[in-house]
Amino acid sequence: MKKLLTVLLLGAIAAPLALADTPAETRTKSFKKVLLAFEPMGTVVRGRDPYQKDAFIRQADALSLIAAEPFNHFPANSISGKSRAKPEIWSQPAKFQADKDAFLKAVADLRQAARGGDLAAIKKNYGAVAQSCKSCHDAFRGPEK
Ligand code: ASC
Repeated sequence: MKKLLTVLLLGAIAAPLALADTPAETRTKSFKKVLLAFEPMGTVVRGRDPYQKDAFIRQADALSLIAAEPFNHFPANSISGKSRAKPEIWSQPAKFQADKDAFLKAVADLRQAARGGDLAAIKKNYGAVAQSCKSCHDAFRGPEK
C-alpha cells in the first residue's frame, strides 16, 4: 500500500515535468506566434489582401504586443532538440542584444507607420522588420535539423 502511494506520488510529480516544454520549445512556439502576427500584414503589403487602415493598425499593434516575448526564453546555452539557436547567441551577447533592439525598433516604427496610413511608408517599414528578422537569423540561427 505504501509502495503504491509512493508510485502514485512520484507519478504526480514527474508527469507535469515530462509534459512541460523545454526552454527551446517554449521559444520556438513564441517565435511562431510572432510570425503568425507578422504574416497578415505581409499579405497586404504584397497586394494579396486589400489595405484597410484600421485593420492594419490592429495587426501592427498585435505584433508589437508579442514581439519581445520570445527573447524571454533564451536561458544560457538552451540548445536542445530541434532548436536552431546558435551558441553565438550567448558568446556574442552585445550583438544579439543589438539585433533584438533593431527588431523591436522596426516593429515600433511599423506601428507608427500604420497610424500614418501611407501604404508606401508602411511597405518600407514592413520591409525593415523582415530585414531585421533576416539579419538576426543570418548571425544566430543555424540550419534546420
Ligand atoms: C519573414 C520571416 C523571416 C523574415 C525574413 C525576411 O516573414 O519568417 O524570417 O520575414 O525571411 O527576409
